[in-house]
Amino acid sequence: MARGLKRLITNDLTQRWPAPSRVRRLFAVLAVATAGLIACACSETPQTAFNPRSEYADDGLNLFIVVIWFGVIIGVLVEGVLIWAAIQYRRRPRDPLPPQIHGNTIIEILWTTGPVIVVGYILFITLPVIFSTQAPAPPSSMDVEVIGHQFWWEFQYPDANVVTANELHLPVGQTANLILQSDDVIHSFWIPALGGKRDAFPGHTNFIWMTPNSTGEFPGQCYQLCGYSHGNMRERAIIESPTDFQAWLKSQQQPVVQPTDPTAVEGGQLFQTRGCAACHAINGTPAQGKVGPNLTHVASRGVIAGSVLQNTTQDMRVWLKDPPGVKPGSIMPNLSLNDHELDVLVAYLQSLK
Ligand code: HEC
Ligand SMILES: [Cu+2]
Repeated sequence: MARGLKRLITNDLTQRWPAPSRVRRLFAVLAVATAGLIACACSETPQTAFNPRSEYADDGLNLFIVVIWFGVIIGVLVEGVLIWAAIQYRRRPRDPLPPQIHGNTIIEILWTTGPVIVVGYILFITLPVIFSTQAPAPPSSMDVEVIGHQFWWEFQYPDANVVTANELHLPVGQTANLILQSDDVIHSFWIPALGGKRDAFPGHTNFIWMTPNSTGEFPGQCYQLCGYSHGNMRERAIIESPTDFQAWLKSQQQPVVQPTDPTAVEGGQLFQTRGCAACHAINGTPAQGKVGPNLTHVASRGVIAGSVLQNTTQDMRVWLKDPPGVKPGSIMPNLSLNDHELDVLVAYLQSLK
């Protein structure tokens, strides 16, 4: 190999290429590396656009596959001809200078019109998808207000008067019109299984709509660099049967649970006096803060803190103890809660079903 390089650098074309055994070794290394790369693609990757669950996601994937196949065919053709020409017409020792030519009209016409036809075809199939996915949502769709915050997503169901965070519940088979806004900087909403990405701006309303076609939980994440914990700004879509969705909406409309367990009662009092109420709302209590997620039914969520923690006793405690330790740059500060305060607050929050 080194000899081959030296030969290239010094342009000493009289030396021979490396012995065939070295070439074979190089190919073996390349083959192992390729196999390794392919094997990497076998692990479980739920956050993928290759598992479309809405007509929007189907359209995107179909376009992608057409473009990829064009790329593969053209890539193999061009590289194949290139490698073949390089080997077939390589300079051999003491070869005379080959005939010197300039330009070839037929070839130039071919390699100009070929790409124009391919790109024209891609444009032809892409434009209708751009127009259909940018069009306003059909009037029968269900509105959900999606608000980006550093570093979590808020979901409001205006018709049902429900507010939640991190988990977007949608009924299967019903078109959802997501009305996107931001409370601070630019974020971008993206759940690959449901469709493309779309930015959420402060002071400007965007929308994205799709009809989920199967039930399940599908992860996503903010796709616009929005601050220190941008990478910790995740979300998930929970697609349910219409009955399950209605039941969920109903449970979210219930008035807040009044705890009876003395530990939770103490936690409820502490919540109002320990600064939490300045940033969080719990409907039906004096807490009406709007900086952080609405906690009225926080115990009914599977994940917290922008979906980076599970909603378990342990994770909740980890979060309350040191939010910026979990999410650098978190707007919720470290409130230096002591062990007892942590115990009673966790007990209270876990009672808020
Ligand atoms: C300065 C405002 C502020 C204060 C004070 C505050 N929080 Fe928060 N809280 C937030 C923000 C913002 C988030 C979202 C953080 C994120 O995910 O990046 C949050 C997240 C949470 C969450 C996770 C909720 C979810 O659904 O993701 C809980 C639980 C919580 N806070 C409880 C408390 C408690 C209990 C207190 C009082 C001890 C408190 N917070 C004080 C701003 C605040
Ligand atoms: Cu963001």
